[in-house]
Amino acid sequence: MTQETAAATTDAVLDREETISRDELEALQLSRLQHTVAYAYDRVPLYKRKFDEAGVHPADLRELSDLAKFPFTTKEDLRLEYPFGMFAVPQHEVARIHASSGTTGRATVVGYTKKDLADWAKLVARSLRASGVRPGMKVHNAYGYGLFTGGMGAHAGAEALGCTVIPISGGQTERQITLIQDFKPDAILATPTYLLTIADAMIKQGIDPASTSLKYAVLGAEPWTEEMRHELEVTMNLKACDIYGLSEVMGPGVAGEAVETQDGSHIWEDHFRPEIIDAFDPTVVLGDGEPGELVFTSLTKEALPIIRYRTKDLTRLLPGTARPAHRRMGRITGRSDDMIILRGVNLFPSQIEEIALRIPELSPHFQLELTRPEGQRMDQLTVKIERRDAVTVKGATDAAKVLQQQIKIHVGSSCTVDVVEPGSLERSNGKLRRIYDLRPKA
Ligand code: DLL
Repeated sequence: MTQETAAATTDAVLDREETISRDELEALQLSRLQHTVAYAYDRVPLYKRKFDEAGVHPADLRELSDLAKFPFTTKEDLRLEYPFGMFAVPQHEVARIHASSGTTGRATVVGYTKKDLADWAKLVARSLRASGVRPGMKVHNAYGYGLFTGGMGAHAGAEALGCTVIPISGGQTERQITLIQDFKPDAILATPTYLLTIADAMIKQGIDPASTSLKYAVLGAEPWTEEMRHELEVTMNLKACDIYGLSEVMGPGVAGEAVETQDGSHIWEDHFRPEIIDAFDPTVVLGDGEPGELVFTSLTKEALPIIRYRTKDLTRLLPGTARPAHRRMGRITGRSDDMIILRGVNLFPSQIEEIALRIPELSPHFQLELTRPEGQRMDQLTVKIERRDAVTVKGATDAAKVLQQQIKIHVGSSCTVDVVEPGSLERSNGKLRRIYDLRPKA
């Protein structure tokens, strides 16, 4: 256990890198960054080509801010290099492959060496521990197993931490409930909307979701709000923390939230160097605290080093708190490609979630429908939202008016609100689709 040291502020044993000073961390980042950039240049033709075209060389990276001279990597690059063109090691050194579902175009394929898998497990373990999970606890893992990084990534991390893992995967909600009742797990790992599905199904079965053995939930893979945290914590009587990540950069565990502060996920900066750029003018690197698009460079990855990957996730960098050297990320407001532009106003589903959950008569189950009525040039947004079970139709109609007004005030968009029957909207099995674009295709 040379890597570990006891920390003063928690009952857990932390990794040494969680407790180092910012100066020490930045020195580590610089040496790892210099290595990664040279490694990528030497081993991945795409990086060599891009660096040469941009007129930069790994030797130009003398301090951390020099990273801004290097070109970005995008999802499109990974797609063009499909399947293995971005791998920096021969195939026999790749221990595992994951891939995105690829709903639009080709899947993005990512690979891991044995060391990458060990680092990944360590970072997920670190994230889970930060969120309150401890060795010896039973962990119900409802992230989907398979090519998606959520299931196996969370699984390996919980095992590495020393937990008993229940690898149920996503779906089969009735069965999930039976196992929660019978196995009495301490923690659950799921997307926030899937945990909501489970809570909802428990209520339908006459089980009080607050009565289970669950004490911690570690939730991610999709945007969620403080209002959703409150909803889940109260309904299920547990502590809910965020976990963030993406396949191209690693998978879950790029960042994790501390249960004692619940103030956003700490990015594990000994393995990833984050930047925030202006999404509209990517040449501009923004300062801490300023909102923009999150960009990551991996510092230790062997199979798939990734340089300045544009995540499309919109957030900002905040100073570290529970892990002072590691900066936090603000909540993801949305993805730039999930943004609805309605008559010139930008809108994200998380804004609707935030507003709707402050109205007691309305449930967290909603969908956004975009239409363009016949003969009209303007797009129309309809928010379909379920009323809470105990609320009358009249009560819900009044609540709909409030929601409509609040959206107009806080977002600036006019929309129609359609309150629907409890249970009538599709439930999440993992990552929930909120936006239904029904506009005629151009
Ligand atoms: O969703 C990895 C993951 C699995 C993270 C389980 C956390 C838990 P991808 O399928 O590649 O990987 O999707 C990555 O999901 O760019 C964000 O847009 C979104 N996302 C992930 N975590 C969060 C989060 C996994 N905590 C994309 N909050 C990312 C908001 C998140 N969005």
